[in-house]
Amino acid sequence: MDPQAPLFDTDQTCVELAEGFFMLSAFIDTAPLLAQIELIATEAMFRHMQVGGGKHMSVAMSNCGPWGWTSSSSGYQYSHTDPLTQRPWPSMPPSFMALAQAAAAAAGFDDFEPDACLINRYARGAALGVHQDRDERDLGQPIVSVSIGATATFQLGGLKRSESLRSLPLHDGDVLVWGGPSRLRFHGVKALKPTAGGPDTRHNLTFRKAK
Ligand code: MD3
Ligand code: FE
Repeated sequence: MDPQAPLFDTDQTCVELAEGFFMLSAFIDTAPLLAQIELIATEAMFRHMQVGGGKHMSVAMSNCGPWGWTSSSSGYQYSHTDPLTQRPWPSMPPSFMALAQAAAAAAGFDDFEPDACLINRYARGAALGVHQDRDERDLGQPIVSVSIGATATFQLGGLKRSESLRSLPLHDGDVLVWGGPSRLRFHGVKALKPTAGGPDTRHNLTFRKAK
């Protein structure tokens, strides 16, 4: 890649698809992000966290940053340490922080200071059930998500679980910002179906202000 090329494609448009929900298509070259994820996973391995009823999520997760999201038989929480190692989560790479802040700023959130980055890994068939993200202290802060690798079908709901879901493909390099009333929308990801010749795995970063 051209070393003089800008880090982010700042010319490209930030589209508001619903109140507080912004899409920045093909915002970032994901190859360097994937290299960072691989490094993080050497310290804090991907694992299938336990959810209610002794089940495990099909999505594998890790974290970086001061706080990491965890799920166990006793519920969801943010913790400073990886329960597998008792060590602090790997630090958030400066390039991750810069990306999250640039995306938030493009959507009009100027002072986003994420202190948690949840890293999801989807293999073929992995899915994320429809949920709300409400474990963070200040729901006035947005969430920034970054899609890497295989295309997934995202499901966007409303503020009530009963509302119908809209499908939206998420492509490699797409960055989404969720603020305002969209911060509490229900959402999920359908079972991953990698396409022939494309990447067989998807990663997703979600930057959050947890505390
Ligand atoms: C809408 N991740 O980690 S990213 C999650 O692709 C999560 O791995 C999905 O849902 C994934 O919690 C979806 C898009 C996304 C992320 C956070 C949101 C949409 C959101 C928070 C509020 C509303
Ligand atoms: Fe979510």
